[in-house]
Amino acid sequence: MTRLKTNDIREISSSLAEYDLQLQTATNKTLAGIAYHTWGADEAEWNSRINHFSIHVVPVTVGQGIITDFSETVCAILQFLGFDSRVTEQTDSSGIAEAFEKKADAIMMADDDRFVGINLHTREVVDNSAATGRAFAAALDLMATGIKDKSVLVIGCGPVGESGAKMLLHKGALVTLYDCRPEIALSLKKKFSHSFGPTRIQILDNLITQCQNYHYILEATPSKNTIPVELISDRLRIAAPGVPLGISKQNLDLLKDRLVHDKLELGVAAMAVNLILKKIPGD
Ligand code: PYL
Repeated sequence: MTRLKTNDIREISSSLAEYDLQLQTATNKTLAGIAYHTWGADEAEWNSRINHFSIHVVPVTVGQGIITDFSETVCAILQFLGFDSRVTEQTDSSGIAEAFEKKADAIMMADDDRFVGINLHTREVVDNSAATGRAFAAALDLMATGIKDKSVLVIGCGPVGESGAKMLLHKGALVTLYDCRPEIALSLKKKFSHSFGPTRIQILDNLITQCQNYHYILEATPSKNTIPVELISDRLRIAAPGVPLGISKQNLDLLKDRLVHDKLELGVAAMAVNLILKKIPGD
């Protein structure tokens, strides 16, 4: 997993309204709408509850330590969605205790290995990598006005790509897997074949020579420039949770609103919606 830098996230808080409009142009849904679509939930049913659901973000100093603005940016995304969110005054264990003492409904926190949300009523855990892959697959489904029976190329078969590919298969897409480590792609195909059958999952051997046939791509790699210019066409739609973005500046200009990419927003929104969907005992 690529560790974010403050420079990656510095502009997020002040650009949320603008990004929301960009998402509406690309997918016909808002950041919240895509997050609900991620879990197949009815936005109208749940949105009224968001204001009364508190999520406390706990800074974590372990390992490589605090990323300046990380907790504040997560909190800003949650507040933009309407959640009652704050960053705890304390860090680490003290921050967790503070969240419980202040009766938070959920917490979010990240060390160097995992960024998680935890519902403090149900004990349910939602993982950022899994939620992010699913959310970007949901965005691609919306960009395609239904991905069912369409061919999708998933570039990158790590935790985010795996989660996205699984969501796409659930949505009825024909999924082709590519990873620079062929054994990883093959292992994922075998894993998925048990649940989805072997016919809807293919392996791409060569990204440059074989990628022209795809009009829908989920780019989930930590590499730059994974999308060759030959691939760019008027029909191409890309959802790119990969950090850093695998698309050159030149290609970005060509793609315009046929690309959905961010470094935190969609993943955090999907995590938060997942947390509120987990029933509160007696709910
Ligand atoms: C959650 C992001 C998405 C991509 N990479 C992940 C990352 O950078 N993880 C490390 C997060 C560390 C946060 C630090 C803090 O400020 O609390 N422990």
